[in-house]
Amino acid sequence: MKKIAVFLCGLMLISVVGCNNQPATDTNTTTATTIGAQSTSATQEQTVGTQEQSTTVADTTANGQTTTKGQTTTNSVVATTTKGQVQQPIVTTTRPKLQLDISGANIKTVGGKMHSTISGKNYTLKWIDDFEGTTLNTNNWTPSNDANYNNGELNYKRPENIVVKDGTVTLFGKKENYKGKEYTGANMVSKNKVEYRYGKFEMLAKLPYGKGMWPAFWTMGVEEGWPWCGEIDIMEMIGDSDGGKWNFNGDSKFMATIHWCKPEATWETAYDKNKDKREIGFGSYALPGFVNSPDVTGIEKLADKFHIYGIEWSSTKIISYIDNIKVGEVDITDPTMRVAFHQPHYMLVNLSIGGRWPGAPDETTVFPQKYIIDWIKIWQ
Ligand SMILES: [Ca+2]
Repeated sequence: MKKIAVFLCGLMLISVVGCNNQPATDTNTTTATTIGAQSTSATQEQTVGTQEQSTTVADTTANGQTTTKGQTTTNSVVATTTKGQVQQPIVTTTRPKLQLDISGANIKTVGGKMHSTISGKNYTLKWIDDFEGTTLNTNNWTPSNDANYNNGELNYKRPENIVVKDGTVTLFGKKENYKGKEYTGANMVSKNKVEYRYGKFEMLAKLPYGKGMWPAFWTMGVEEGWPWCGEIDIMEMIGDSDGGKWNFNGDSKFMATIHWCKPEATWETAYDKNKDKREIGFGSYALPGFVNSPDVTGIEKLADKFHIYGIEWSSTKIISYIDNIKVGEVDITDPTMRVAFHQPHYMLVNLSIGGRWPGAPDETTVFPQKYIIDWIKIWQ
């Protein structure tokens, strides 16, 4: 089921791209905040600060304008290369009003309380893995030991690529020949171990970067196979550029998506978007300073800092957020969702390499790559 799910997820996302369903931040000048959470040792509490940026980006546009991080650019402009060829439109994003703290970010005790400024709800911490010690807690997670051939991925998922140390778990992406694959990645799954219906699911993580990287944090329903079970992609990132097609500066943005099918779908109809398959991209976020252009580099990456990636999932909707910024939401009262998003879900955390969506790593990809997770929490 998992392999099928990942496979179809990838296919869906290709189709989304093919439909030019670009992230909202690609097409409009928007506001955003980056919270400067910092990596800490196991014994330290997370420091969640905020930063203003005013770094000038060397981003001279066709009409001679220079955009600066932190400024609002109200219109898209067209970039030219040194050859004078028209390229993709450049859109800059800016930071909104900053908040000085994220409620609950430092709470690591089950029973602790927090108030969400995003939904206005109060939550109690129900579960946490803070990744203490030196081994993965197998009461919470099962590491994968397989290759995802269905998805076209180029990696074998090795348990050895999951390393718990200094209060974090790191999922490594390596270039190494192993069991017929050119790369190795990692995957850990909480199925039959940690499963919740509704709540605030979140992680504090620092993502990998570069062409071919495909880190994700997602959930699937415990009953029935995919897509009947429902899938919530809390965070997926497609690393860097694909060489000039669409995913410029992919290291700076992530997407949130749900997948499901009508409960009465059959094997013949459940995987067909023209029949009973359903999916909604309900969140897409790019860091401030993001530029959708192959000609601009050096933009802040999600790999540069720890960020909180999460959802607030209730009986009526799912909200996507990063840090204290709402990214999007989707209504889940549609009768066709009565199975998929109204049953307990388990979590999956994986670093995949290659595959139909990100494509293969190239000469710019740095190895090894690290997907570092400080904690994962579930609040209700
Ligand atoms: Ca930790």
